[in-house]
Amino acid sequence: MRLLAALVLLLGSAQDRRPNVVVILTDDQGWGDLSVHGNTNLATPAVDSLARDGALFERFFVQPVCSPTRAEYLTGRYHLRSGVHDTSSGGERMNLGERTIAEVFKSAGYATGAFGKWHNGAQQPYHPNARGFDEYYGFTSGHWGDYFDALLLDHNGRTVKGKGFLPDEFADRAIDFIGANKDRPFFCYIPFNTPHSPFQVPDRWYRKFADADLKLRDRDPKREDLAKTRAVLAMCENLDWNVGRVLKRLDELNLAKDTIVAYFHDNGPNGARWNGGMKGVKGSTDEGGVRSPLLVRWTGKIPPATRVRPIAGAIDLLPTLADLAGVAIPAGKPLDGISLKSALLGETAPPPDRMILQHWAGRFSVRSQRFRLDTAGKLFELEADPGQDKDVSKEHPEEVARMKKALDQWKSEMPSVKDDRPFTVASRFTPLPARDGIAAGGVKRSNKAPNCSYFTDWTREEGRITWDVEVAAAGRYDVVVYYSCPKEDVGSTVELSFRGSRMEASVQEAHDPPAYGPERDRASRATESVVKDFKPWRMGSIDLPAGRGELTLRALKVARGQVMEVRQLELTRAD
Ligand SMILES: [Ca+2]
Repeated sequence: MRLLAALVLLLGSAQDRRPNVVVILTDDQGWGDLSVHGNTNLATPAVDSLARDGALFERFFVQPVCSPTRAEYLTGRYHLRSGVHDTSSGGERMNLGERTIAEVFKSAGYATGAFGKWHNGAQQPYHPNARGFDEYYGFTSGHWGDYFDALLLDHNGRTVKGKGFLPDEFADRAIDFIGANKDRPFFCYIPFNTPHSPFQVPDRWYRKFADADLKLRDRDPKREDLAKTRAVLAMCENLDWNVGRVLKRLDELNLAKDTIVAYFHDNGPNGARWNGGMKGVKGSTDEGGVRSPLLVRWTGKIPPATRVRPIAGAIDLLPTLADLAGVAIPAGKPLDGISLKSALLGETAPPPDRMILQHWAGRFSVRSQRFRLDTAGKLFELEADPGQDKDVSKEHPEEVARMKKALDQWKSEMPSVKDDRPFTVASRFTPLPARDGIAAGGVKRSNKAPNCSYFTDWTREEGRITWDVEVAAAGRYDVVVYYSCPKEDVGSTVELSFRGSRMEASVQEAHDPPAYGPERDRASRATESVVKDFKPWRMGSIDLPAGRGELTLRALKVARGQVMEVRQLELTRAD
């Protein structure tokens, strides 16, 4: 009896060590941008190895753009439920009260870290450190203007400058985190920022593609920008190298058997290029805009070369990874996703009868195991018709009715997207980037897309910049502005005010760095602003009362041509 008890205890303790989890996400890489999916234009041996040594999901779906997919992965729930309805202006934030995958694993004793593009909120308590990640390094915005020695990165809520090529740095940070936590279970999320534009990649990766003859092309080759495709493929090979470095580190630490590695993309390809003949790119609710790889390796547990046939989506990652790891999900809002553990462990059962929904910008589509109902109500059978060329709705009216009903039900459950959430000043340090501000009186954004933009053309006294904020705790706050101002324009007086409290200061020191970014692009950038090495200027301090209001920066006197350019305002509790 005693022997048996000891044996049970021994087995129990061996099982007590929960597996580590590494989740790798890439940005704007299409399903077709991997050699494991048949693309011979490039080689992605490290990513491919996950499919060889583990499982490949045959039909895995995400949303058409970044923030919605990330929110679904993080919460296991459809993005609209968590308040995510946009990729900027605060609409990228998950409501407080959502439970994240990091919180699930943290509650089971895991060390948690995220290294890369967050894109679900910049200020506490929306910041990754407040959503379950002990450690965070990266940028919280949807895109960045330059990937070399990147400016204004966020390390655990502090503003820092990066070093080297950004995806390499994210991998380095993740590798350090894995090493530092090798003796306890860890949950490591690596949301790489590429191949999202700007199309920047070191020569080492670009050389192979500079003049490459690309055999596989978009389904409509005329609309493909080959310079862009070449840059993207080089960026994908760099990503693969970084994935390989993470896997190598796990091997070196002898952790491969103790670590679940999952790999997926956040939306379809950011442009027309080979994607298995599917219709739709990033932003589209068609198959090509939302199909992503999902590769999951757990050496010794998931049989090599497992193929998962049931459809699945980003909403399934939280329940699946928690189930695999044996981690209980704390009580919270109901999940939309399901656990696919049994399919991963090689059990073949008929696929569950379920539908997965896609939504972006007023367009919807519904996917069942066999069909996709598109936003116009046409029905396509994807395996026979990957390009969605033949509408089969007439042949399957009952299927159309079933899918429309599911869509109507889904729509009726989704909260309204009317968003009245202020930006929050809720911690010792709060960054308020130009992205989250509103300009008036002639002040302009450096680019239409707010993400990494700054405010410029502030030439008149009517000019003002406001942030709709809610201050959680009254107190005195130090104010820093990342600014530029040429020598001939210094001398303006500015005022910062909030709910009756104010301070003023004058721009004394010239700082006029050059704009850069596009000269490093391998193909024309999309909507990313140029960047400048803005300088932090300590304007002074201000007493902020608690509550909601407009934090307003305006000029009391414009000395000469312009007041200054503004990239970010930062508030730090002084008391
Ligand atoms: Ca994306």
